[in-house]
Amino acid sequence: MAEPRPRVWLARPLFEDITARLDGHFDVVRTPVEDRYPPAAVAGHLREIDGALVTLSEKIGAEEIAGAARLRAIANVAVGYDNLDLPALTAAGVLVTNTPDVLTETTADFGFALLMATARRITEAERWLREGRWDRWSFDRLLGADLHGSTLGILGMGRIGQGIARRAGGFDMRVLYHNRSRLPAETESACKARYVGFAELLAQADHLMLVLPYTAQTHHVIDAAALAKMKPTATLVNIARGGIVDEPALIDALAHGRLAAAGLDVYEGEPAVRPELLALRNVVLTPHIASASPATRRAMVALAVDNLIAALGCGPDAGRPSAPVNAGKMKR
Ligand code: 8YV
Repeated sequence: MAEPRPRVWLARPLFEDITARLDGHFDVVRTPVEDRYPPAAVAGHLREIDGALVTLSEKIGAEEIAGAARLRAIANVAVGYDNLDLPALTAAGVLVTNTPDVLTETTADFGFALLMATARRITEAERWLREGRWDRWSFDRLLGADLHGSTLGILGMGRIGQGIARRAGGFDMRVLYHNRSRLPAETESACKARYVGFAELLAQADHLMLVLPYTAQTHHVIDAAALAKMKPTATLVNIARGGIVDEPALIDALAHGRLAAAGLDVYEGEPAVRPELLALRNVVLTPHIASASPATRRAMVALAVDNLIAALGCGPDAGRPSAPVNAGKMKR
């Protein structure tokens, strides 16, 4: 008798023409409509499953995999994987993969767009115009911060941070960065970026871009103390994860003129956004769309599909997914 095919769970509807490739190897449990899952529902979906293709909305840890004896692989459709409890999954022998590289340029483009919108007050100006308040032209209305000639601070200098730095060169910005580890000299010179300590980055930046992964160590690295070190004229842009910023501290700084403006694509409790943020004039708020171009979202799904096929021992790269996160750390 033929071996039963592995079963995989597709946590949301994602580009049917790409995910159809899974059917060549697996019995696929599809999700016809987009949904938000409470932990018990995720646990239920993972129960009789060998692998899963999930997004950042699906939080998976010890509780969710307690009854998932067959689970061997999770392909996250994102470069960040803070939705997954890596130690718990690694201990349970679940191989986790992510989608690096394919989203770097699109995300860096968006970071720059959010920086420009924030510094030059574009959405605030548009709101003001739409409200019918433009009765005469004024010389000093809606003045914003220049990008050219200013100092851009980049916190987290991975692939996306480097993409932002390359773009900043075209705007004649001086680029400083801080990272867990300093980059090789040739990468620094290709990005025209100078390494500085965290405190210096905060103090020197006219614009500060957050592009670092969210971990226990980076939780609230931008807190009241860090914000107090920044220039009151500075802008802050977060395209990484909401939990990196202490939101009440940020709101306080923005409301009291200790920080000029913020551009946020990510939030601590997303999709919930604090009402205090919504009420502020000097913030640009977008709903976690930094990687949202059709080509990039398709490339992310395609990579996640390839990862899942390989992680479950099928296809040309059987056993060798191209983007493993915890390979080699497995306890069983
Ligand atoms: C995705 C992201 O849109 O890749 C990431 O880490 O934050 C975004 O590119 C999102 O995570 C999709 O799951």
